[in-house]
Amino acid sequence: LKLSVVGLGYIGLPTAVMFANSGMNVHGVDVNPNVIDMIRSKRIHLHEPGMEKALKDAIDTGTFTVSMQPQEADAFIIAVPTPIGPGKTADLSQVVKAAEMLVPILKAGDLVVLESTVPPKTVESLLLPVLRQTNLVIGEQLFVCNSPERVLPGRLFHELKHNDRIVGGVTPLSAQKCAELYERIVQGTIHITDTITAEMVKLMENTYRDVNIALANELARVAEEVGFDIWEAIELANSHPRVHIHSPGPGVGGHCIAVDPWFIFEKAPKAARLIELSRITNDDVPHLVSNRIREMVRDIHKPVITLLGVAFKGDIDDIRESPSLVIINELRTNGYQLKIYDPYVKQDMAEKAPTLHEAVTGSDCIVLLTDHAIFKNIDFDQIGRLMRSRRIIDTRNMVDLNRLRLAGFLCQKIGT
Ligand code: SAJ
Repeated sequence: LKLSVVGLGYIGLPTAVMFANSGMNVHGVDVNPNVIDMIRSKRIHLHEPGMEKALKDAIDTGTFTVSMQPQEADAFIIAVPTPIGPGKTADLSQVVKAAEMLVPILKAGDLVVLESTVPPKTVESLLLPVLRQTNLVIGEQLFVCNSPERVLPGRLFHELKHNDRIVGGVTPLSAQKCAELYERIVQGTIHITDTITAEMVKLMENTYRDVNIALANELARVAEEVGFDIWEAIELANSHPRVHIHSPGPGVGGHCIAVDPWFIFEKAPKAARLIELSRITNDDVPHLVSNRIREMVRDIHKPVITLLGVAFKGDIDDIRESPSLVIINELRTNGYQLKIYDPYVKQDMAEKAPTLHEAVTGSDCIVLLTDHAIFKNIDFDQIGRLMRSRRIIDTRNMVDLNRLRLAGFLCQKIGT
């Protein structure tokens, strides 16, 4: 059995490599020549624990090859990006392009699996019309499924293997063939359903999280207005056996949770009121944080602000939809002098400092934005000595404010 994976990004590459390391012959396809060159030279274009070794193993054993053109195979996984376009609707052009690429090489008996996150009915109304150009009978000669990825960046390999997998088929036989494919790498349960349900399940999972984070962020604003500590209150509320309030923060980032709820809203705007409000609530948070930063340094002439963390969450290098970017942009536009430090993020930024030492030297205020583990161990006594004035805003409940106050810091924590 030969597998072809179209799209070698955050999901496609680890998935392809995992199948290859299970002993299957896998061919990976990407339209970006740089990605192909990097993979061929066994370098990776994304940070993920275990990725480098897994890729090296797959290439060295000869089970994994890559190119810009698809090759004949028995099963195809489409794992291309589905960004949000203008008007908050899904841009599915890369899914269409990927499917069109496959049309000339598909043959009777093949399986096509869409792993990209898509609005409900995408398989039915967008993928199938393209695949019908093969003249193969869908569900009988050409098996088609939606099996969304559900893995957490930073724990990708573990979750690919151990999470349950949802497989939605256009026919039961399609779903069965798809389940047989994933059984090679998945140890969790494989649940079989239809394509619309599989598409929706994925969106519902991320929407569940977004709505709950919106609640936490809203309660943080309530705490600021009423006057209590949201972090302590959440901890206490969560001691109830049926309550799990999420964490407030600087906003919701990443390519999934900040995007997927809109894919539901796009299809059912009248019904999805809470979903829309939660998105708006979470998108407001970085603006509120940036106002708070400006307020904190209002009495300082030409203040220098140090922002710690650009990635959208801790211990990863991904900056897509990161609230830090919104905050950076707003402060920049308003003429503030910034110093930015994030050891994970490779992208160039004018204000980026190469070391923490440099980022805090001469600074008036530190803002903790990303919950990278290394930021939890910063020695603030030492750092304070390098600053022009000792002020700090913690958006993630990462530091003990009492200790910082003793070290002479003026401190604020969001949600207090
Ligand atoms: N966040 C909070 N408070 C919280 C939890 C998260 O503010 O209590 C923020 C994070 O800081 C981050 C954002 O939300 O900015 C999203 O982070 P995340 O860790 O919740 O999720 P992602 O985007 O890294 O991955 C999610 C996962 N979905 C679920 O847990 C339901 C993952 O399993 C999915 O595969 C992934 O989306 C995806 O690709 O869809």
